[in-house]
Amino acid sequence: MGFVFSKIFKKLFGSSNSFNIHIVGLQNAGKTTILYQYNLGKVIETTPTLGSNMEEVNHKNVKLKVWDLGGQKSIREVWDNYFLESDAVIYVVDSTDKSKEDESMEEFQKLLKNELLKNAVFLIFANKQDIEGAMTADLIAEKYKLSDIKTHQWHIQACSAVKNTGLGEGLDWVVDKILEKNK
Ligand code: G3D
Repeated sequence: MGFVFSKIFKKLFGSSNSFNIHIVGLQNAGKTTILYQYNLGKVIETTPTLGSNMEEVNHKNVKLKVWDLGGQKSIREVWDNYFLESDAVIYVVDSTDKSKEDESMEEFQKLLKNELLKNAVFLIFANKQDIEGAMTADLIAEKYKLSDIKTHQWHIQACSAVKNTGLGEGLDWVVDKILEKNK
């Protein structure tokens, strides 16, 4: 994965722009595990006012910001400041957690409607595919009504953060779309 990611960064590094990718989703969806698999687990900057809800990693021209959504509604307004200039949202779904399905779908819809994210492309990771009984990416696409999205480019990718499957493919899609948009 480190190799895949460094190849991707090389692609991005050729550009004079800096890019912001937000990894978001409910707590426990697998965001931190994904970040570690991308070999960027060393969190070099945190935002104390937001506590553990946000981690930021700067790597060459790419800023990766990792967010927990849900359960922290009181500070939600503050988050908007950090969504400024987002190039891509990676939305992580725990494909095994049916109890938080509605909350996750609600948060996803809010992100789609967020003015600050109007130029962002959306990658949805259907994570935890290694667990038996996990919802498939197709089923999640149907539940989240992805085919109704007309405002953003989107893509859903089945993955397992612990087994390290699907993560490279997903990020490849994100990078290609960002580069296309910034040609
Ligand atoms: P978060 O950053 O979105 O809050 P984490 O989520 O990355 O901290 O992951 C939450 C828990 O889910 C962790 O387990 C982690 O190991 C597990 N997890 C993440 N991705 C996967 C996956 O693809 N498959 C499986 N089986 N587990 C996954 P713990 O036990 O440490 O809380």
